[in-house]
Amino acid sequence: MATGVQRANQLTIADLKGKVDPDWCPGCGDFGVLAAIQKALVELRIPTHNVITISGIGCSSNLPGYINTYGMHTLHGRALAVATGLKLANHELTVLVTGGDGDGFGIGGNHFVHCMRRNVDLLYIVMDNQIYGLTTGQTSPTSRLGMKTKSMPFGNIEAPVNPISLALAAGATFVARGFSGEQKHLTELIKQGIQHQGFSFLDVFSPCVTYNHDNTYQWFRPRVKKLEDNTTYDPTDWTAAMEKSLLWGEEIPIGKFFQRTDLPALHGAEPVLNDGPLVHRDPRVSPEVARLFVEELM
Ligand SMILES: Cc1ncc(C[n+]2csc(CCOP(=O)(O)OP(=O)(O)O)c2C)c(N)n1
Ligand code: SF4
Ligand SMILES: [Mg+2]
Repeated sequence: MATGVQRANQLTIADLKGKVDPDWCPGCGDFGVLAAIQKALVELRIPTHNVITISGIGCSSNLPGYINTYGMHTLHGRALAVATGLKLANHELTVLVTGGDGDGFGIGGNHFVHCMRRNVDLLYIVMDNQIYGLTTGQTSPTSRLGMKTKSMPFGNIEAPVNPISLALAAGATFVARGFSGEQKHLTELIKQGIQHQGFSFLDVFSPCVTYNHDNTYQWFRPRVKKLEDNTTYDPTDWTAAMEKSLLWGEEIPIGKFFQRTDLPALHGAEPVLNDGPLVHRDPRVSPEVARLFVEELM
């Protein structure tokens, strides 16, 4: 452990650089998210061997390849399911899940809801560009009404998901929104999300400069307003958070909408895990226990 602590104290951004460079388009918002995650891990001094980054499929979901932590690039929409199993197998690890709006709110929407109600202890960062980037520009669950895309050339006819309201309604215990054009603020939210014990959801406006010409950096900049700048805003007030989550237009709030710390995370509520992570246990079952188990099933 001494080595781990020593190494963490000396951790630099260079240590967190992955073996391959990102192949994102120049200017893609995901660069800012990757940089903020690396900065947050350095500032929290979490040794890289204690972190795993898990993703689904998409431009954003390629992120685990670009960061030097353990990593799993899983199936489209299934990152949270894999992450839940992983956290229950070894709840001492810091689990980061990264992906896109299509991956998380479309095909992975069911896992998103159930992971939140279970309060699985992980940080879920969605790089929300309101489009399917990897598959070259189709409508996503967060594309605005009327938005013209390759799959809806006459304009989107489906009402978008509101990820913040959905997360609040599903019981997430930490709910926040960032903007990849606000690095310092985003890094702070990532740090808080990692430190929170329970499910942390962070939706990040991460512009797709190639396929979304509506929701650009220039579009977001004058609209995003930090909740932290409002000294009367109370992030423990769920109703106030829900009200703020509905704002979309000239003012779009970013920052920590909500946090509660009175609920146990899933692994803390599971008595089987009281004796420590499953990975450190002897997996063998004695013949006597096996016999009793089989008898019970007969
Ligand atoms: C089961 C399955 N269905 C569809 C696809 C095709 N597919 C890959 S990525 C993607 C959408 C990606 O969009 P998003 O999650 O928003 O990520 P982005 O590329 O925008 O970062 C789709 C539909 C797939 N890989 N697997
Ligand atoms: S297509 Fe869009 S989301 Fe994908 S790398 Fe390029 S800018 Fe980023
Ligand atoms: Mg997307």
